[in-house]
Amino acid sequence: MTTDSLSFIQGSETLTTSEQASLLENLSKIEDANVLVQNVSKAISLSASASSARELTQLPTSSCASTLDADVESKAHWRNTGLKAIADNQVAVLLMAGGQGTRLGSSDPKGCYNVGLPSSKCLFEVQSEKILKIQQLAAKEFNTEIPTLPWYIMTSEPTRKATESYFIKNNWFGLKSNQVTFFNQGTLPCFNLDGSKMLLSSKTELSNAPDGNGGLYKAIQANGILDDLKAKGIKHIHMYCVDNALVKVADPTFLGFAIDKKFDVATKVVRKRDAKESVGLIVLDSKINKPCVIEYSEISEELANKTEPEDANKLFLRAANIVNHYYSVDLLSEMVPKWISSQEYLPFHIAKKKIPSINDQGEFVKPTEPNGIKLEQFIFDVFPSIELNKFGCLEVERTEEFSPLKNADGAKNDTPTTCRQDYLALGTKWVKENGGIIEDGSFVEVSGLTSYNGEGLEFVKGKKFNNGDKL
Ligand code: UD2
Repeated sequence: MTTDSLSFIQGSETLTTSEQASLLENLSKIEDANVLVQNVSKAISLSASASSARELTQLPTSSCASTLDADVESKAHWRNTGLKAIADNQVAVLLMAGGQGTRLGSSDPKGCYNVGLPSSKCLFEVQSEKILKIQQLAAKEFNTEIPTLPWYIMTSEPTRKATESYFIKNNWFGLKSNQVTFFNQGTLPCFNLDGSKMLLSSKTELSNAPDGNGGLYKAIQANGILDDLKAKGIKHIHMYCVDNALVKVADPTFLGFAIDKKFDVATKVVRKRDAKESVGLIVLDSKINKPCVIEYSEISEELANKTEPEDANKLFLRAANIVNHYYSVDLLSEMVPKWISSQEYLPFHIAKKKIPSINDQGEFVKPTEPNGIKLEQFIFDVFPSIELNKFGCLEVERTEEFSPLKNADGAKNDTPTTCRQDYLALGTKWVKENGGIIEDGSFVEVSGLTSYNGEGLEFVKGKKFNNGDKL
């Protein structure tokens, strides 16, 4: 950055010479301001035309399957294939945990959030238990040593310290400490509303924000994660987002579905709840005959509300993205360097936000209205670079696999209360299905260490359980 780069910074002309010097010193680590500003104006024009540039329709049935109607043999074969890969130490887990829980109203990382289960376990602990259990199930099924599932956790600068110290304080929730690797995603400067200038958080610091969950690709390259995966002989990746209370971490059925069909990338979907649900949709761009995702923040109202011709109660586009993806390591090795080299694969999406910053007059302001934009890259924007026959979509049952933690209690959906209720309802269903006796309206908590997916609960047969019991 040279002194003429200061022209791309809001309020820079009000800075003293020494403030300008220390600002330039701090800016030296970011790429050419000019390139960044060009990227932003491209992002602004792109976001205006995004959904109209594509011809979106349903993925072909050849790319899709559903656990709701697949035959028992197929599901058993997929589960067996996935468990074998885990037993053979060929699977690793990549967790996206860099988001800040703004809508949740919590300053802690979301994974540390306690949704109020009888055990008071947080999301990180619930997910750690799934990893411990699936390792045990794989070893038992194939009579091997207990495999180690490497767990790579992407944090952002704001979530890193709190996340790492939380794991250490909780003794890694029973996992081996060297099984968990933390790494930071990148940041991007914040801009003013028309994208012409970067904002300052102080007279000598740029205002920055995490670069979106799509920053994961650059982060796994920059932090040597890709090399580590190859050194460990990992072939299959389960990538998911932290804020799902029901996530099946390293789900062998999903892994096996992708491995069996030789997909390079696969994604789990649930039936979209209603036209307004804040989820992306896995669709086909028929213009280029490639899979893609249209995000909830960018879909037109008309397309979101479009229904099936023969059934007005069925949304035409209803394959809801739940940030639950499979990648082959071979694909990541081949494509990550390309994906991170160009906006073509990972365009910047813009979000208008209220950003405390230095205004044109050099005063620090805390706006009550959006005064700037944050840039984000989306993890699924690389899907159109995947050949259609190498991309799979597996529909799963929402009540067993998806309960997002997005909003503070009081909101209608996706709150700590709905997460708690969904988690307890699933465990209670499993206990009742195995002959356990629970009064209607009472709920028990089934730990992932006791059962990964409802298996191994024969011991509850005939036993009476009270509300709030923990198994
Ligand atoms: C995400 C999906 C949306 C839908 C919804 C379901 C994307 C881009 N959108 O929307 O399609 O599936 O979830 O719940 O995936 N994250 C980071 N770094 C960041 C930003 C986010 O790691 O800079 C993580 C975050 O910790 C979380 C996940 O990505 O695990 C999704 O976070 P979000 O709140 O940005 O996504 P949301 O709810 O807008």
